[in-house]
Amino acid sequence: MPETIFLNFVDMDLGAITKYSALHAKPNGLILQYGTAGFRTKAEHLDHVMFRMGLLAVLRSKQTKSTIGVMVTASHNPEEDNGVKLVDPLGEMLAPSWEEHATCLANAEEQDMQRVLIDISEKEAVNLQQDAFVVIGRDTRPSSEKLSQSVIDGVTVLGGQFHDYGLLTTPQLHYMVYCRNTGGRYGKATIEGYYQKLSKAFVELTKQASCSGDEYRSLKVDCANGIGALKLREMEHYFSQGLSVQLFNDGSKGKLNHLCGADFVKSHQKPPQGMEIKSNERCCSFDGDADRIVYYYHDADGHFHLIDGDKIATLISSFLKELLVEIGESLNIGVVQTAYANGSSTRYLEEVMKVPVYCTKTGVKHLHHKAQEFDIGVYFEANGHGTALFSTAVEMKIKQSAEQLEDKKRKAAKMLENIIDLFNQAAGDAISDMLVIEAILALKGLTVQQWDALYTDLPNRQLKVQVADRRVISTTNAERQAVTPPGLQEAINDLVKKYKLSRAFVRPSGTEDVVRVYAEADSQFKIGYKAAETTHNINNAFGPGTADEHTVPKQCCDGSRSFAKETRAFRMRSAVASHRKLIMIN
Ligand code: NG1
Ligand code: ZN
Repeated sequence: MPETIFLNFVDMDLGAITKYSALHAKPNGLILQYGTAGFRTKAEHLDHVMFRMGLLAVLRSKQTKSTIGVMVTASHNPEEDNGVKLVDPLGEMLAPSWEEHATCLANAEEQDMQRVLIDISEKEAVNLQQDAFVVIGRDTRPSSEKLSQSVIDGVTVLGGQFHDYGLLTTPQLHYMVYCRNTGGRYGKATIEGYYQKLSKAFVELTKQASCSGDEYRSLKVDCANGIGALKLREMEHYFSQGLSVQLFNDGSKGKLNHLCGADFVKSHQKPPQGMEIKSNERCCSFDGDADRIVYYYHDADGHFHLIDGDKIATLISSFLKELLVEIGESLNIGVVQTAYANGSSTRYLEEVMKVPVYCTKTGVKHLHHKAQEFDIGVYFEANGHGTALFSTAVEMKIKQSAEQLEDKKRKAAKMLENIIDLFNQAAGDAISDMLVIEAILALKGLTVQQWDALYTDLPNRQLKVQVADRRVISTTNAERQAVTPPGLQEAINDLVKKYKLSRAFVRPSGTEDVVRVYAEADSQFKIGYKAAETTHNINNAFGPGTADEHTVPKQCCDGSRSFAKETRAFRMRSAVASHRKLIMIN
């Protein structure tokens, strides 16, 4: 052990840690993993995890000599659940090696806590004499307040200082961390600072919109009965001259994420409960912690149309590209998607918009990382989580152009400058994305139907399958191909060959104990057939078994033959049989 570090342990009050840890005792036998979105499980199992994440945030803060964030939320998951994730210095997700430390620390038995803390400090060469500062935010779940208090206990017992922001959306907490670690250059690290920065940019932009008819200026927002409602209500008067929002599922009566919110709307392809929609009215839904957004409308025939993250990315990247052409700048712009992006969106971006598209593994940290490689990187998951990133050089160049160029070019540069300010570059943000989208639609004079008509989504289906051990499936090529179990990918290949424009893949979820199956093709009938057959292949790959229990959707969104009928055509075989389920989620 290096001497400096050894001496440092004097600065860690191991006795106090043991004493306080016992007050946040770990339930026996509970093993949790720091997944794509941190720890998530039933709230009653999380007290010790919160305390320990407080400890870990202090170590990470000392190591990076920066402010670290801790967010208490379980996003789109049920109200009874909760979760926690750490936010790194530039507002990004926690570094992978620290995810492992988080898992180790959360699962340590009481008597091993000191050793694990010392191990982490040693491995990461943490100077324990360094000051630490942690900022904390939480969503509106009934369990969140007490759990965030446990985080604070962990921070204080290790001698860290903290600021508790109380109720915040997840992206607002990311924003605060980013502001604090960039000396205020990105913005003021207060809720007021966030509202002012975004609203100023939005109002500037919409002032320039020529179409100012009411239809462009009002929007129905389903807030998933979550934190988004509180924050949007606080914020709306800042931007009311540019947009009027009508809030639904604002938490005054319904349950968080229950029959509403972005995840519900995307998964069920139908509007949330509690929202009256007239034809062609523009509507959107946030998820429970307001880091995802999807749009939708009913057409004149009453058909529901979903506008997901892929179409949001298309609108945004097309607009940014047009502005660059207008300004006369040839900056490199790229769009980052995951395997879940609809094939039509990828084709449209590449072939019509001539924008390069890249695919990464699921999970925003992968998309965010890839997007940082471009002058302008736009990333979105199909489920509506995403943002745009601008390199520092681009930001400076655009600022200069906005001052120096003449007339039309200057106007375009000014617009881009405001759009840059309107994005939350720390994380995907439903409020910020909503304002970006509303500004673009107003500036381009586009209706929601015209936006939707940019391209037509290929019919697609997403299923979840419960298996005994989802780690049996491993993947490569940004999760688009299965490496194990043997034979699975070959079976999928044979299947996909049979249908036009078709694609299918399976991957283990990073947030739930399930395997996800995705399939798309040029017609709804084939899709149902193919998704079910892909699932059938999983079953075969796991070995021979008995017919399986499964649930299927009650309706098929385009009115074609029901998926249920197609699915019933298959007798599910399984080796891990008794508790495996196929659940239709799309
Ligand atoms: P998993 O469970 O790994 O599929 C899900 C979402 C991700 C991301 C994370 C974090 C899908 C198919 N997957 O990941 O996009 O949002 O949760 O919340 O939507
Ligand atoms: Zn979320």
